[in-house]
Amino acid sequence: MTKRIVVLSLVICLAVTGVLFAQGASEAEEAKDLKLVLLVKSLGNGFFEAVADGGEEAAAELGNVESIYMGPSASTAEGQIDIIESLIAQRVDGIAISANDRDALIPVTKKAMNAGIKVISFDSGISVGGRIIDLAPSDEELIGRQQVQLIAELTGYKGKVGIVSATSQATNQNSWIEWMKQEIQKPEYADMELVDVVYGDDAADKSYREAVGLMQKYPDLAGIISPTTIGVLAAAKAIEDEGKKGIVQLTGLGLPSEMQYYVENGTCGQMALWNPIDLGYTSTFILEALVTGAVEGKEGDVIQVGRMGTVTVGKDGSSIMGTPFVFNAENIATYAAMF
Ligand code: RAM
Repeated sequence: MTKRIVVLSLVICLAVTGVLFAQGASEAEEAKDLKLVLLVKSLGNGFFEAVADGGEEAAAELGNVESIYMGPSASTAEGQIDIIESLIAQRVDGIAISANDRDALIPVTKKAMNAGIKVISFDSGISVGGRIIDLAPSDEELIGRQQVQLIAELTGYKGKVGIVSATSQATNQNSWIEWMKQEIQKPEYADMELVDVVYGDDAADKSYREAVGLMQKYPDLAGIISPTTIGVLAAAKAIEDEGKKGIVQLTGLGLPSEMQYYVENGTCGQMALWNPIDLGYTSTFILEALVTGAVEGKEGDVIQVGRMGTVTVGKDGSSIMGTPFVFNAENIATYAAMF
């Protein structure tokens, strides 16, 4: 009897050990997946949710990657710094960051890189020294100049224009706005004036209030440029609520799925954007190539980025994905179905 119990216990023990071994093996296999994080400006933004979809798509294609989507609740550098600190402790393999501040993140991203984590920025860049590669969705000059061209076509090259931006520290918006200021100095815009830049912080309620404030401050305002997906949607609502549809023209960088109604009804006559899914997809491929050592990220390196073809690393790690699309009432439905 006692012997049987001993034997039985031994069998159970072996069985349990077997299970544990089996679990250990599968954990080890899972652990082989590279943990690549997409760290965005803030959560609750449809643009970044589409970026996350692109990361998932790349992970499924690459097979060796777990794509992890993270962001602070508000678009602040502090929120991103806290998350990066925790990612260093967790020893993830790579982080792609859309930065809320080009310089404030540098100490913590340097710490991450010293710990062996590959860091790139995408969408909204980190300054040289704080990342290996910066992937811009498109040429910054082209994006900025195009915004002025789009609003000029809507206002008939006349009148006062205000900008409803994201945060005052956002790398991407600030750079585009600098190019807008350059563009508007051209002779064809002699009858136009850029009167103000206000910041909605990529929060829907603040962007709405800032857009209303702009229209109240400049009763003869002819147009608003909002180069942020959150801002342009809020500005469209504000224009309609203020009874300014057809009086204040609107353009910006908008997500077709969010803006279809306002583009089709003419509140926003035309606007631009690139595909955020492609941006998350491309960023994840770039991180994987850096983590596996396929590339170092030096100037001239050509990185294979799946269905997007290749990305060539430029000076100081800058790379560019493509050219923006322009959406209007005729084509927006097609794009709205995608992103
Ligand atoms: C918002 C964010 C993002 C920007 C887009 C156009 O979603 O500010 O960084 O690229 O707008």
